Amino acid sequence: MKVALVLCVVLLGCSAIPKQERRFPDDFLFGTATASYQIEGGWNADDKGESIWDYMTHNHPHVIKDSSNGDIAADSYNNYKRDVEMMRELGLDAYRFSVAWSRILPDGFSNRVSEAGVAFYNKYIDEMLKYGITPMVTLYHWDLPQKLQDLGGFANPLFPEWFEEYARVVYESFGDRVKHWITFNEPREICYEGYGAATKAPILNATGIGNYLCAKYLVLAHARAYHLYNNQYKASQGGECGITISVNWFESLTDSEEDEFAAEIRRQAEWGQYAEPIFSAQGGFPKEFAERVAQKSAEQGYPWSRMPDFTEEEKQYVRGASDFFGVNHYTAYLISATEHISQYVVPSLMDDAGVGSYVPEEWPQSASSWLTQGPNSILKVLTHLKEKYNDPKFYITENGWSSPPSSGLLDDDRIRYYRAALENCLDAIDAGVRLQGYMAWSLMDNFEWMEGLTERFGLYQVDFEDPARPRTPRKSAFVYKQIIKTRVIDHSYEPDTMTMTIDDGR
Ligand code: GBH
Repeated sequence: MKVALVLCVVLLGCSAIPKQERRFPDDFLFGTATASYQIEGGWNADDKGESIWDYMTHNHPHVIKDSSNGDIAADSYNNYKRDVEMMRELGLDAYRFSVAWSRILPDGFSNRVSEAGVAFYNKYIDEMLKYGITPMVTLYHWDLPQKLQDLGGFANPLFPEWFEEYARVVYESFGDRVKHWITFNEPREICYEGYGAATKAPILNATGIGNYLCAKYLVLAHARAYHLYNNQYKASQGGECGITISVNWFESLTDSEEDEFAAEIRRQAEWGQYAEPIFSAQGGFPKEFAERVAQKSAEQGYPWSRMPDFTEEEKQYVRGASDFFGVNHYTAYLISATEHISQYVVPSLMDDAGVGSYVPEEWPQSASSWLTQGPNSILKVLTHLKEKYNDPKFYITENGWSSPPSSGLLDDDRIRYYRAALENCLDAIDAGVRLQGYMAWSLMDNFEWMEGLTERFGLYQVDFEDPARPRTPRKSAFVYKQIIKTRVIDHSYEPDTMTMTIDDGR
């Protein structure tokens, strides 16, 4: 029997082993994720200040695909009880959401703390806790107070101090009940898309310069918020503090040395910039990519590298400053040193990297141009990061699939994506990865940034035409619920009804 099993593993690559039997650990946190600007609405409720997304969508509505905005979004500001009801329907262990800086500090600074803002998150958190749902809170998911942007935002060397000031107010206000903190959501999207490529607020075209300044001050800001928590709150509040980085998978197109190196350069350019200073043993920006930027900068006549350095003291301060590695993972690319290279803007991060990327046609395509389902990409990401950064503790803090608004409730493509991703999570756990939880993006349809309402990521559909913003579960919600309840991925499970209930006894 044993021999037969080993043989079948060798010959069939495990496919004959009933994967159904594999279980997620009981303490594994299953959740969903959202972000303030994408769901809350209430953009000027009470004394909330203006954020860079309020400012941009109101002054330049045409930059959003359908000229929509997050003024009302899914109106979670008023629908928060329904949100928690959905969490209960799904049987979630945890819920990841973000706090809007300008709702707490209308001027950006702590001169004025909004009582109404604090009260809103208190209600949201208390409602979750009432039903045993663990809150996981992101301090910053892209909605900077516009007043801080006017001062240069993330490119201002004082930014780390401003962020620490804000973090202190949030820890003080909610830390008695919130035990999982994430400082930033997706530094790459903040810095590269916001300050380099001009594809996210504040749409600053400071390509090849602003994105690197942002990277340095963001990393320092993260470290300040981490040390603040560690030194002043951890002992009494007993929680943990980390960062979430978007880690898509970049694999070499061939096994040639050139392509392998090209893929490594692209990984450094995409997320290594943020992961390396915090999680690597030596600290600082990733070496090979930093060398490329320095060399290109010199060739281009700059007397300094466009990628600023960390001092030794800063490196030391940042290194190891995270209790866990939050991974947002969506998609994958094949990378080549010589093929598929586009004409990139000079200077820019993409020109600095100088490699080509390619997506095979056979990989399933979502409603988002950038999102395809590459084979085993979560597993590759997690095992790669485990190796590279000495076995940190991980959460998948986002993972999900988009469909067009017309696609309705029967979302078999989303189900296929989630099942494959969760199989990969089990594979990763089997391979010794310290993966502690998985947050599906997203609990419900929401404002998808530059794509407005044209791409939907929700387990629940939201009707944005209806002022009440009613939420209806998609088929994927029932499948996810079943996985959470049984801790097993049953590929043949089909819900026998599309009516949700709240199950007792969780
Ligand atoms: C996450 O970003 C965000 O955290 C979340 O707020 C968002 O809603 C979710 O994913 C779904 O998008 O069209 O070529 O300009 C994911 C990372 C990176 C997604 C870049 C969209 C635009 C690429 N993203 N991107 S492009």
